Amino acid sequence: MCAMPERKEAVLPLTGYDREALKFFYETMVKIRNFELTVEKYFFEGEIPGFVHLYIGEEAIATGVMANLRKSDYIQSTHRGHGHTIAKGADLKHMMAELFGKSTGCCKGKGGSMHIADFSVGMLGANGIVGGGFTMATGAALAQKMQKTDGVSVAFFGDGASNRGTFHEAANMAAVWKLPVIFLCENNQWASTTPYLTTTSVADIADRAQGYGMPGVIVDGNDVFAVYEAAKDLIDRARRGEGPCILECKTYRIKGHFVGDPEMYRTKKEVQQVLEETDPIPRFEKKVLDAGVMTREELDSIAARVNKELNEALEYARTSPEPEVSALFEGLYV
Ligand SMILES: Cc1ncc(C[n+]2csc(CCOP(=O)(O)OP(=O)(O)O)c2C)c(N)n1
Repeated sequence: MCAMPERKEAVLPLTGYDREALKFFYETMVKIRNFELTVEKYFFEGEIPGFVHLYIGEEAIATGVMANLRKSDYIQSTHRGHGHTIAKGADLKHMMAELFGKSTGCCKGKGGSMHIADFSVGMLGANGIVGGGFTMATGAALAQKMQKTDGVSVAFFGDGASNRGTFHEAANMAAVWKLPVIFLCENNQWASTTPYLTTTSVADIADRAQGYGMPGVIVDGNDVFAVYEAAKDLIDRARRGEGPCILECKTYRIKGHFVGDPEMYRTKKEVQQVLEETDPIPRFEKKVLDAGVMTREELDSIAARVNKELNEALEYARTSPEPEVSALFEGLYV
């Protein structure tokens, strides 16, 4: 059995980070946050069809993990997948067009929010089936092992999804075959309307790693530095052929389960308190400003650049054509 490592905090001094990494952290988190706020607005205005789940409050996780991945590595996402897709490097224009259901979207407007994918950056897909990604990521990791690359696959999942049978099947197979898969739990405390401790047998999802003889690490998912460092150790380990692991990132879902959720199951005060105390973006700003490794002007200019890119993506999506009816059956089979 694998010993449980200590809980991980960020240990590297901020001066140990190179500037490109710091810029990537801030730019990616702000890009995800503002993308999501834009999507929320246009969903309420009726321009985005379907069903949308926002990643607001969880930006540090996708960002800290993806900073360790190569374009050729794979990720498998969830129903809450915009942040993962952005951080993996997908083009914002094609993403936004996809959410608007336009023919210029990365899945030609046929996937939408919950089935967005971009194979060109190794993003194998969001998934409307909770727990649907575990086995796919494990299969991708098997391919990486058979092809003798040192690539890795990351399976993002929520605390609720860890109760699905697919999690246990995939974890066992990945451990037995020492596959390079990272089971990346985003424990945002809720599964729809259900607080996670009422449906989960362990206090920490990472505890479940012991049942499969793999390391299970817990990290503060709202601290991008802590996520980056914990993910780095585990991803490097998987690349060396030492097998799978669970990384559990503790976070909190700031918005409703879906856009339009009346949120009858929690108080506004609870959400406000979490936002004030742990929002990953102001936390990052405070840390880098206090440490003197970035200036307010640098942060503002990154945010301005992101907003320009987002406005262009929005314009592109809104002015792109709808898919033709004749394209309905295209791309269904490979
Ligand atoms: C197999 C399956 N069961 C139930 C649902 C309905 N459903 C959609 S999201 C969700 C909650 C998922 O919670 P969690 O895995 O913790 O992810 P989070 O929404 O918190 O990010 C449920 C029950 C579904 N889509 N698929």
